[in-house]
Amino acid sequence: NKHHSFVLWFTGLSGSGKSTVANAVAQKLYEIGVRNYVLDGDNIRHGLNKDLGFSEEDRKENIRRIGEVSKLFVDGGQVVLTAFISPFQADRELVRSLLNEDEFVEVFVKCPLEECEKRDPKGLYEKARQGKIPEFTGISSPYEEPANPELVIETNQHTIEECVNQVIEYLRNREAI
Ligand code: GGZ
Repeated sequence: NKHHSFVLWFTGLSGSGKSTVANAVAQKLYEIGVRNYVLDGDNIRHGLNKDLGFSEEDRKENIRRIGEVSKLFVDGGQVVLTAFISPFQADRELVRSLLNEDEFVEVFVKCPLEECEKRDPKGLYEKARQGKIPEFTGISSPYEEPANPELVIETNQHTIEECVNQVIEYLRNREAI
């Protein structure tokens, strides 16, 4: 399969479904012969970025480094999927500016805060409400919605499978895959 290398940049609140959708898209891409790699908190925040926390400065540096790593993947001919909150528009724009226009696909994983808080898979929202986690996105730290994302997927309106298909469909229409 001939295809471009590009970054699929998922952004959204904690619990919005970024990792779930990214990993499911990755699986589907793999099945159709598109080699890819998923960057997420597990392989980045526990390794390369373990010196960083969740202050505005640290999040900015987190995203900058992830952007640079993503660029290396693209230079190496790979498709990379990233699943980070990436709450600041300016930081996402910086990553976009590192890449060519057709190499950055911003996917807004849209889900109301109330729904993310209801899901609370790791109990983090509850802790944040109790004041036990400072600067928690959506509670005590801002999330800036993307102004012009390539794609918006609404995880409280569609199943994961439908969301995955929307992403694949978009990539096919763009002839990225
Ligand atoms: C937001 C936090 C925080 C704070 C820990 N704010 O649901 P999760 O657990 O698995 O995903 C969240 C993850 C966010 O890390 P990112 O690297 O994606 O954030 S950013 O892009 O803003 O740099 C959450 C956990 O880390 N977590 N403390 N204060 N999320």
